[in-house]
Amino acid sequence: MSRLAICPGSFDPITYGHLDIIRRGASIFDNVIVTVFNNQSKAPLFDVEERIWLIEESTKDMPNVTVDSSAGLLMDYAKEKNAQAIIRGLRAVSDFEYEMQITSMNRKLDESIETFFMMTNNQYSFLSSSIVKEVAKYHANVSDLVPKVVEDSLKRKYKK
Ligand code: COD
Repeated sequence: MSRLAICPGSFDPITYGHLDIIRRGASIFDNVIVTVFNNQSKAPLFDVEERIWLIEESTKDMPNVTVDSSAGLLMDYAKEKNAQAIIRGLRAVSDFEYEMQITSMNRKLDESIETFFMMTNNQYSFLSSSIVKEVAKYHANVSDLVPKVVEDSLKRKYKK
């Protein structure tokens, strides 16, 4: 049986930290769907279509990774896709509390779908989409934090 994992997130925009987790997941599961969810509590810089395109461009070298979006509940989505697992990344202890909360709720919603946590490469443990946007806003160099396609899109968004 082929194993499918969902890698959910806001990806506003995708960073090398996200890509590290997606790549690790894709090496373990047969197929991975990276799914963009609109997090209602965050006002996004990139709309969903832009985020999908940036992820597609950044995962071109991973043949078992596809990209999608959803406006619903993660567990409903995972069930609809017949996924066996959810993949989440952990950067630091500070991520743990939030992840534990949503994983407990998700488990209540569907016990059959397991959540896997993967620790990022040390060099990305400080990295987040928010940090990238903050420095890009002031035209600082983000080339070692995000793929070139994302860097170019950030430059267009924050053009002087
Ligand atoms: N290194 C490793 N992992 C990283 C890094 C990094 N530098 N940066 C981010 N990550 C990981 C995050 O830990 C996360 O696992 C993933 O990458 C995506 O991160 P974000 O920040 O883009 O996404 P989030 O955390 O905002 O995503 C939240 C969801 C969209 C998954 C959540 O809001 C959700 O499930 N929404 C759907 C509605 C729902 O089902 N709600 C009920 C939940 S109880």
